[in-house]
Amino acid sequence: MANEEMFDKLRDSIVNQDIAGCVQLTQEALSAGIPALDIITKGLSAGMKIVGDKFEAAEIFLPQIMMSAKAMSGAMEILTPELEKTRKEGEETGLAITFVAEGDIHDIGHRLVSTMLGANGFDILDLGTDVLNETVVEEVAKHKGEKVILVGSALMTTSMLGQKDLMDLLREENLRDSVKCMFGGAPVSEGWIEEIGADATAENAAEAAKVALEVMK
Ligand code: HCB
Repeated sequence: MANEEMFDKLRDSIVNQDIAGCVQLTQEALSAGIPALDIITKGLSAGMKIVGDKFEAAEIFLPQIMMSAKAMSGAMEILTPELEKTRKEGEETGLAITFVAEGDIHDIGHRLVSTMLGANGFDILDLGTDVLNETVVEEVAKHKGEKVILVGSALMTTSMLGQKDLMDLLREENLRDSVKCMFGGAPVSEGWIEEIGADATAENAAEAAKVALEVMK
């Protein structure tokens, strides 16, 4: 099967909530030598984008998204170890504190970004989903003096607003200069990053790793 055809099938397995099929196709794609990152970006994530659009247009509802997410998570269980294999050891990249904003449980992109940062030499402190800003600030304080980057995700316009509060809290606690701050997720834009005084954003997990390495130089 040509790669393009495989990507279409992977995409469709997400859109059609075909959990078993998605896992099987992912395995087939890996066996065919397609890189894990391509399987994610050109196949699975493309499917998730369609699912989001269909949800917005009220063509599908929450139970269907949950099944699509389950299919993607199943595929990620196979792909994550592959991504981790590329880990570059021995580089002084620093600590990445990764988390999803308060009120937000969307964790697929967050886990992917955390994996890619780990594969690029960062030590990862994953605080998980629905994380209070106070918890993030506590962790930054604990690691003051080290090379640290905050990597926050928000998938909803509502939870994204908490990123501004986090930046304010870091300034109030005199911790802003102790960390680099990168935020991402669908609603996050360059304009927003500038408005809240953060350092960077990235479109996807591969770019997040590149950007993080760049801002930590
Ligand atoms: Co959910 N949901 N959802 N959802 N959901 C979205 C996010 C909407 C955009 C769908 C829509 O309306 N079009 C929408 C938010 C609208 C808005 O605020 N503007 C929405 C909504 C409204 C909701 C609920 C409120 C629905 C409800 O209950 N009525 C509810 C919220 C629950 C909550 O968080 N409190 C909800 C629930 C769910 C689930 C549980 C069914 C499921 C999540 C399962 C899970 O994560 N374990 C879900 C899903 C899957 C989605 C969509 C369809 C896909 C998200 C996804 O996983 N994408 C999403 C639609 C969309 O985003 N287009 C929809 C795939 C990953 C790989 O991409 O964008 O997450 P990503 O991450 C990328 C990228 O952003 C970047 O790199 C990642 C990897 O390439 N990145 C960073 C991410 N973080 C970064 C950090 C950095 O520093 C740098 C880059």
